Amino acid sequence: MIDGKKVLFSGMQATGNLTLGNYIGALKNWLTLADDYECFYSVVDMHSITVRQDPAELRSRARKLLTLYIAAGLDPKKNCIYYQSHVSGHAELSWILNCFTYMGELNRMTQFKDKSAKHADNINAGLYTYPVLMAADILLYQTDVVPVGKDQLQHLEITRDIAQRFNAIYGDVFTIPEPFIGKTGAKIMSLQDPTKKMSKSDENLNASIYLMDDKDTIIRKFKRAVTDSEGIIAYNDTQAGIHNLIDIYCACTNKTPDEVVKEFEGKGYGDFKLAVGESVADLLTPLQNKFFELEKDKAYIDGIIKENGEKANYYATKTIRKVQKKVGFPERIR
Ligand code: ATP
Ligand code: LTN
Repeated sequence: MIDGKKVLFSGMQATGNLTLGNYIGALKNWLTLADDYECFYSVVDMHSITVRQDPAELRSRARKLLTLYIAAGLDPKKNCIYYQSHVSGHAELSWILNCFTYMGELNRMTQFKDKSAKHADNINAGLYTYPVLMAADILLYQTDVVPVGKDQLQHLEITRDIAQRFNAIYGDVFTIPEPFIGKTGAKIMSLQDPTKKMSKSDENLNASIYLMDDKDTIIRKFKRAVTDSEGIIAYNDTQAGIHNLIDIYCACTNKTPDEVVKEFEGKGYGDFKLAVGESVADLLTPLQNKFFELEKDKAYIDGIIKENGEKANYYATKTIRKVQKKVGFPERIR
């Protein structure tokens, strides 16, 4: 609790251009929850270097991501929007938690298996202990709730296990966090292969809608989206492509799948795809305009980075000192 409010923490990696999946699965929920919690939204740049990055590009992407959080509607005066690498507590706590995490647990992580298959030439220890750094992110702020997409549930589970293990030894040190998964759009699928999740690292540019895509590009990508030959707009598991388009449309218009099926009764896929494309463009255009405006105001963004970095450090240090004391590190002499 901070000032009587429960704490929310979430983050995204600055590894690529954000997709509609990131927006619907995560950012959109951040916006709806922001008023009810004391929120920390981090650009998790330390997680990004688990795969090789070009330094200049990482720096520029991290700044863009931070700006995008604000452009999407998160008020940086109320929400602590900051860079993970500016708060040393993340690394400090991560080390301690590494000593309370079993290799057997890390071996089971599906993201590690996927990423090591993808980057077979660089299966580094950071990629392996990625979930421990993520646990540190969350536990550092005594977080109550973590809004994420479904793919992150396994990481939330291990975070809870580590926290419970630590608390069982040292008493009530960490708040046990709960995941928050949105009702619709918890997993937005690729437009080219609706059995695969939409991902920023997909090489096929037509598979993902990027938050910075212009309207024509968005409409074109939806026109090309892979569907089926049923010819009926219905919400079921056998029509994965249409199911995904309905999820996207619902998330953009706040309609329910039933309402959407009724709205498009008797209509063809072409009409439906156009409507989905337009609803996405309507959602993204204001965000893009705000982003371009904010990007120009260097001093404003710099101010946010400094102020919020200090705020995050203040709360992080509180937890770090407590944890260091619990595990038996010598007291600092003042
Ligand atoms: P990468 O493809 O590079 O692994 P990613 O697109 O999965 O990246 P992350 O930075 O790992 O993106 O995820 C940021 C947030 O977006 C997480 O909360 C994640 O659960 C959510 N998310 C990512 N992809 C989707 C998706 N297709 N549908 C719903 N939520 C998603
Ligand atoms: N692993 C997450 C990003 C992430 C995160 C976090 C999300 C790092 N630390 C803490 C929520 C809370 C991902 O989205 N791939």
